[in-house]
Amino acid sequence: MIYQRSSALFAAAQKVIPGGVNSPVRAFNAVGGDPIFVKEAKGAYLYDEDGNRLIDYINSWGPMILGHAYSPVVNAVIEKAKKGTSFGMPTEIETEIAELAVSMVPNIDKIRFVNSGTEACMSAVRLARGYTKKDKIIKFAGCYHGHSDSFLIQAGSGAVTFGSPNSPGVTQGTAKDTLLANYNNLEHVARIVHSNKNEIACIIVEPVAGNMGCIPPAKGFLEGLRSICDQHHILLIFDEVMTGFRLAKGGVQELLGVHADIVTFGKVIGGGLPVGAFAAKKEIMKYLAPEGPVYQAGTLSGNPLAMAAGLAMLTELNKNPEVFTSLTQKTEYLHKGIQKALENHDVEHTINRIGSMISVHFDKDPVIDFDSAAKGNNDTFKKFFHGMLEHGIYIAPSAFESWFITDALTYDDLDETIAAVGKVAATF
Ligand code: KE4
Repeated sequence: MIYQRSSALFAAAQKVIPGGVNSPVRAFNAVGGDPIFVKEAKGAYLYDEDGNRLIDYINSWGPMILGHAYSPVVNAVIEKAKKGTSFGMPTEIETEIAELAVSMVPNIDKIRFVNSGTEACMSAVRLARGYTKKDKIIKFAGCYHGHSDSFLIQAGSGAVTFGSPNSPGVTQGTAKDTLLANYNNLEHVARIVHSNKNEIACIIVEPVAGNMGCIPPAKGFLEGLRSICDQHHILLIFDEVMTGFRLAKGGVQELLGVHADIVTFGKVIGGGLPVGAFAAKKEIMKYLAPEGPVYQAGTLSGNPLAMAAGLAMLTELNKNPEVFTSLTQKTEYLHKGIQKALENHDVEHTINRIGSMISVHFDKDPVIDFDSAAKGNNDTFKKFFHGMLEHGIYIAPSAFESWFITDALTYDDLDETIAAVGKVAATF
């Protein structure tokens, strides 16, 4: 595969955009080499600036669950754009998508639209703090909720569990209110709650983690968080930016039957346009401005163009729920094929999968949290990434990301991918 034009475009981009990209993971720093610049995409395929066709397993980090340039979404955007793209005034379509989302997702009465997953999670935490009148939050090492200051926190040194900034620009003042727990470790959460009695507003969690690779919750983990929150008047926030409208029509709350107090969304809900959202029962949402005192706002929040894309996407998923079964079956087929291909070449690995989220880890031990995900052999992952790219397969440019399956993939695409795994593994 030739990538000359992508490399030239990257050099030009670096002159005027920090790192040449508008979001760091795209720069390929975790795998090396220059990033691929995409010219266009359709269905399961990306077409890059050098004329290469790539089978896409990232799908814009989740939104393209039905494939790129999906006609019902594209047509809705085209038609809406002809009538204006944003007014900064209420429009009927915002109510239409809100009614549909509320009908699809269990345990929510009201939803507020914003412009990204970061905004959704940041606002959900502020709402939880305003509702409970408590300041501290618990998040999990390895879970990512966007780049709001309260989330850019790493585990404190030693046994201490209050956080410390993991980015310059985040203050100690902010970090002190974020407590770090280990994913899938209820005992750790209980210990932190006990040490911070009556100070914790919320626990925010990826109910299926996708930012350490894909890590499903251990049996009883989410139920345990629910119980801890009920006992200590803490709000449970499910960050479903990745899982919402992907793992089921009603997301993880439906799939695994555990209810959160606030749920955040992104990615699929916008059909590829910038949309995030957060939702809860009306008893909580009534605290949000202008109804209540917790302030939150956005010039382009709920703009008709983004709402048109999101409404078209949710409408398609709502009327064809069998797509979730198809996605799960394709992901299971891929899992079995990759596993066989790697086993045939004695490559140590473990594969995590749930619904249409999957990740390959080059370590023989189970990957259940950040520490075990970090044990994976990153050199092998880099070789795997570039080898797959050479065979026209685009997977996540980081071992700490999930793959996102699109229903536009055919079983021929899956067989081509599995065959590529075998060829790459043979070079290890
Ligand atoms: P955005 O602000 O990027 O729309 O959403 C932040 C976010 C919140 N919650 C979860 C669970 C997420 O996965 C994300 C964003 N996901 C990353 C992929 N790991 C987006 C890719 C990127 O940062 O460019």
